[in-house]
Amino acid sequence: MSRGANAFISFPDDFRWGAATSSFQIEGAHDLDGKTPSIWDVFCREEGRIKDGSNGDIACDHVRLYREDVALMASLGLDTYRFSISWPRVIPEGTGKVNPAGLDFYDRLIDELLSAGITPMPTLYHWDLPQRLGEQGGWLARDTAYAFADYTEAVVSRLGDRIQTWTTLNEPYVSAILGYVTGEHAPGHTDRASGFTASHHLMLAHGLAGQRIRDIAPDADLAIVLNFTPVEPASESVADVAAAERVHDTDNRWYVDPLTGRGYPAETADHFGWDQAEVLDGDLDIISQPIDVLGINYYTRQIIGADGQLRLPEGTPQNTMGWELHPTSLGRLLRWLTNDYGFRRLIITENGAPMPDGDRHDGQVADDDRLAFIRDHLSEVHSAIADGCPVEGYLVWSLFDNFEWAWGYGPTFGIIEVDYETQERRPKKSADWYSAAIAAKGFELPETPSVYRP
Ligand code: IFM
Repeated sequence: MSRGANAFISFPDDFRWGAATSSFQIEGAHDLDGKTPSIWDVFCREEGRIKDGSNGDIACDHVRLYREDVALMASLGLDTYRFSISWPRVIPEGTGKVNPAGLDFYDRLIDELLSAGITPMPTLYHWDLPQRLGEQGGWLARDTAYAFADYTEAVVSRLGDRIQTWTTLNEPYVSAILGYVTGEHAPGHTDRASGFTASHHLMLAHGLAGQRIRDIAPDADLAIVLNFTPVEPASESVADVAAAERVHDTDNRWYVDPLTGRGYPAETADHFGWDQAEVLDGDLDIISQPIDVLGINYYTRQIIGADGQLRLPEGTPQNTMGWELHPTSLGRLLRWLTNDYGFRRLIITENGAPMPDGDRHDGQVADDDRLAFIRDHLSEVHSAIADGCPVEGYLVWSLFDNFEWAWGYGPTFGIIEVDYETQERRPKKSADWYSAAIAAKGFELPETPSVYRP
């Protein structure tokens, strides 16, 4: 299939081009300046939790190397950097006393970014809950949502004068389901009912924190980042379609529906026997206060069979974590959120892929597969914008190779390679391509689409 000779696709002048990371995955400095353990520090030390037995003690040593890291971002031309703030660095006991030394790090990072012309986009919670709160029930305790609002107030009061967009949570689905139902993530619980409780408290935390942000920084934009995994039935059979709808409810609608005033998907709540006892009067109003921008994390789609399990067709192109590569589902997702929910501002807050990264050319990782992945997803974003989807920017996941949670340091998502022995950073071929696309505000489509494009 040919798309004609090397068409150049241009993005709007104000389109934001950036990259994303998170505190636990890159910062290191796990016990520096009063930081206490997060639930992830503890989880990593439990036998068998992390595939390679690693932890986040040093990771990319970013707390020490942040100046060089910002210089690298600037050299690529990034205009936006999404990072997260470590709650136990800022409030080591989870509640109560603020640790000024913890906030100082983010203060310096933000200043460094601004002086490099890069817009800082902080996320307040990317899974590293203070262990102290974990011991008091973590997200199963309603109090954690109120503690999150207090932590938000401390952070926004100190840093809010330089931040345009505050993001509350990253991927509440993952915190709740992988943390409390499948047990793959900290704190490692395996109980379906707990997943409903944790999900609700996370969404409540978003709402309560949102109220504080509105009070303290009324001119800032309020955002939340949700991960979406579009679902398709394995066949048109009634059983496959019903199972696919169920998965779509639990994985996608469970978060965006209450956020937009639709409440939790009722039929699926009934199906699982969730009586919504945790949902107190007024909670849904707090959760559904308007946000300004929705952050979208997109990696893959799911083809679901009657048993609710994934059916990956033979020969499906996948990344090194076994996730199908499927750019067109991103376009469909953007149209769904625009047309069915009426979002007026969207930003892709994460998109990327772990690839084998074995090939080198002149010492540089020649990651043509990652380059094609980013290009094909950006081209879906471009088509969606042309169809009226209000997508303001694209942030690649991730700036660096980093700690990929239960997978440890095996999967490489970075456009920049990190040598964990020396902490040397080396931009991969995809970083050079991305940098050129940013400079040109667009890129040439290859004549032949990538193999995985349907
Ligand atoms: O590494 C994670 C990130 O922390 C959250 N979104 C998905 C990424 C890849 O698994």
